[in-house]
Amino acid sequence: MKTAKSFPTNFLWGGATADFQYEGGFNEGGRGLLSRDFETNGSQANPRHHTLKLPNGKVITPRSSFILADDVPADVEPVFLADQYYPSHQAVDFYHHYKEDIKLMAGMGFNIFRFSICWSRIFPTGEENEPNQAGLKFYDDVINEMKKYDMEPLITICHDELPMNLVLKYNGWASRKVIDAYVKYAKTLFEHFGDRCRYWLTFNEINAVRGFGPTGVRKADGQARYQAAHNMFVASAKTVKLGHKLIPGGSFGAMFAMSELYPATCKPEDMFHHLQERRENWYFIDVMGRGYYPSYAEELWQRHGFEKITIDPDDKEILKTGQLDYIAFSYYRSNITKKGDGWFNVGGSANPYLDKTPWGWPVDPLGLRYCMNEIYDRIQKPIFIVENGIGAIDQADENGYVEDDYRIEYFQQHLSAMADAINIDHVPCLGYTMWAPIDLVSLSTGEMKKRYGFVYVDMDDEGHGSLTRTPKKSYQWIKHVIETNGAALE
Ligand code: BGP
Repeated sequence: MKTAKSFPTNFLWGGATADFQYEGGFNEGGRGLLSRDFETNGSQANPRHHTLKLPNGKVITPRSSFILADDVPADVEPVFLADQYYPSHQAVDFYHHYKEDIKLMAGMGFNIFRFSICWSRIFPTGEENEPNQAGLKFYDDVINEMKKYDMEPLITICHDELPMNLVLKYNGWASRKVIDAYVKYAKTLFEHFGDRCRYWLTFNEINAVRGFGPTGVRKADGQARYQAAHNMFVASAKTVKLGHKLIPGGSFGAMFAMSELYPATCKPEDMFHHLQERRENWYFIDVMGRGYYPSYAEELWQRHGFEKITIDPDDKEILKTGQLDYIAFSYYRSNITKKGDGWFNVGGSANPYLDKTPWGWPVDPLGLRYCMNEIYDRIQKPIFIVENGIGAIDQADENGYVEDDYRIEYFQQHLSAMADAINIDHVPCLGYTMWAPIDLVSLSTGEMKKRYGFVYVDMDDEGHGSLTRTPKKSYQWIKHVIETNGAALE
């Protein structure tokens, strides 16, 4: 039965994860070390840190969240400290639970699963000539398991991380050497998995990454961030071109963090500030979705305290010919901004019309519809919502069962808003992969108690627990929504 909330036939329904938050097995199968392996857990009040040693032996712990990233001195050496917990090492152990997890996802009716490949599992240092066969085999096993349930892979080639060797040797994405290492890595993935994988994302939340953990760059200032972004743009464009050649019928996107942003007042100064703040995101989507730098680029750089970045003569042509096929984005919240507020409105005012999650993220379903329209109006390419969900504190009973009515309510509202954007506003949307089908480690805080899943994982903030998976109440609810293709949202 078709209703106002129905979705197109062949709509892609699924879930999304990231290797260093989900996979674990950090020292198995020949995997090399990642920038994220040296990142401790934290909380909202205590940001995550990297643990690094100076040449004189002194240990330093710079903050590593993308908003709170600190500069890191040259010549540091990463260290594991015995009294610290590093969540990426075990994560929630998808490495050993993939069969069970994929079955659980299939049980909800998923026809797609977005996951990221761990770069250092394929090229442990990023510089080998030949890929690590055990790494390729692990993802072969995962993909072949998915195929048993007719589930398509949506592969994120790089999710906010890179091999530690590339960080230490080249200063991460500050160097064009990393472009070559990335393109070689992507080529390997296309040649090996391209017969089974049509949907690809070159980068995750490329508009939000900065600092040592996600980019490997020691400096966290504006110029370093925008130079790293440029190098990533070039890497992405080269990869999209290559993908089109190697995988006929393949579709290549990148993913952007797209919280909605509203002006806090209608005062002209606040409205203009809002326009400029919004361009902090459009900058990335414009370059990658339209294939050229927008006219406001220089003004934006100047606001960040620098005049220009290094762009090689061939880069313009590369960007033009390597445009994305679709625009993927994450949507969790909206923010408000007024003159004087900074990037991501950190410390800015709250929206009095919206409730918040326990982590202070405003809940705004209509903002999702707004966002879908804004992106399509501007870029005119299909969109794909590849992350959306609510981080909440779940109380499991003695059987691990959680009555998560708040999660059901969140998805009811967001999926309804998405249906309206598709059915009323006619925004072409390829699919929806919620974050995250199975509880996993939080990116921003490293906590486990900030849970997103339809499936509960028995593990605490320090990695203790049986790792047993138990479907929550929302599991049956989303299953019903998917099997009725949205009609159950009425
Ligand atoms: C996005 C990231 C994900 C994910 C999600 C939720 O920024 O792409 O990796 O973790 O946000 O954020 P958090 O885990 O911090 O709650």
